[in-house]
Amino acid sequence: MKKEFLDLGRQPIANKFLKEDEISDEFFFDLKVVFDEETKLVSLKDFVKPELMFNDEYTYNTSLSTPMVNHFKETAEMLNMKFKPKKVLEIGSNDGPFINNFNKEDSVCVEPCGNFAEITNGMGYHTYDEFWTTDLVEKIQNEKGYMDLIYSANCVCHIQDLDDAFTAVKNLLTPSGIFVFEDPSLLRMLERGSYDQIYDEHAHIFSVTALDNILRRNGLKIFSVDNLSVHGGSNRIYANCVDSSLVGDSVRQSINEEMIFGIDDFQTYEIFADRVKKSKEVLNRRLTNLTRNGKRIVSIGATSKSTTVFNYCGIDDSLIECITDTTPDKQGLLAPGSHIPVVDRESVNLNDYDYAFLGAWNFKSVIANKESEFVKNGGKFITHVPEVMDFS
Ligand code: JHZ
Repeated sequence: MKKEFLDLGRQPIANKFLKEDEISDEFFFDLKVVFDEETKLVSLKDFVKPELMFNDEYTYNTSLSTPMVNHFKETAEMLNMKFKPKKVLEIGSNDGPFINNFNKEDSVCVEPCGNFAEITNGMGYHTYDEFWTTDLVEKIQNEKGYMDLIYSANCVCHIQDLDDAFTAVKNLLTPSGIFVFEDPSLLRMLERGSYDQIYDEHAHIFSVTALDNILRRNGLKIFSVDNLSVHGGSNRIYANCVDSSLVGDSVRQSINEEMIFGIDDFQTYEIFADRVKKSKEVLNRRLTNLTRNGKRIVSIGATSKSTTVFNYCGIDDSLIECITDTTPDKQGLLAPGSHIPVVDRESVNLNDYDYAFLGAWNFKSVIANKESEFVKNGGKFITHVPEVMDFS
């Protein structure tokens, strides 16, 4: 049975930045979150139609983020060294920072956002501009054969029908092939109060516990887990066909840690929901008081996460004047729902502001280093993770 524990209100498409004349047609949905007593999976109560989120106008370019490019290069090197895969497929290849570490002849991409599929096709990697399904896999298997490594980062949690997605993986792997995927960790979200990991794209927030249950019923088994710091705390899952290898200590340790925290207990989610409500009140009060006292506030990073925060907390351009973002495709547009203008960092003198809210709190140290001048001039950062606070 699925039990609802959190209501984050009316929310727009988190990565759909708007022109002024698109405001009147903006799509909104109810962002509610449920816990499945049987599998322990945390998911959105109502999914948004995938085509509304993942289309030719998708604005999240992984390659514009140097820390993530380095992360994918290191991941590819590690996987090459450990498993020496010959044929590699990536689900949700974005603009190619992972796959470009593998040779073009033996690698395949799957990417439903046409703008990014065009990029990796242009780089010489055969890219299927489609959603990951068992039907697509039948076609890939006929055209390309079986794969030694299927990799995916920040994409499996976007897939609504996990049984179909995992069956598709199983159908395309060689008998000794492995499936490696990484997504934000439910445990870290619960610990850090980072409710902004929840938005339309994140159909599920994964625990190792829930994945273990769902992978097993689809003929796959987790044999190793890496706890990663990226994206505010993620898990990298290594799975293969059931009974083909031993389960490593890392799997038991991760599941144990989750059990100790109470990831299988509905009460844990009720406590989290209370914390989220308090965070909303405190953040709203803090920003309102600051602006009433004449302070000017900017936000750094027009993230999907900040879409959730701003819409849930009722924050608009009367509290935060603008959002700086390094992604050209977001600049000059309005943030989803809140309609706060998104601007190029270079066009803003941060010293004109008293406070900078961290929309990209997961890059806190990178941003604090880059913006040391702002702090030297008396500027302060505000974050809501793990709780609402200022720092400099
Ligand atoms: P970032 C994305 O979420 C979307 P978002 C996606 N759905 C997903 O699953 C997660 O990633 C994992 C900018 N920036 O990575 C660049 C600056 O402006 O936290 C990006 O627009 N200045 C695929 O959107 C944004 O912030 C900077 O100094 O929540 C970061 O987005 C830095 C470092 C970043 O993901």
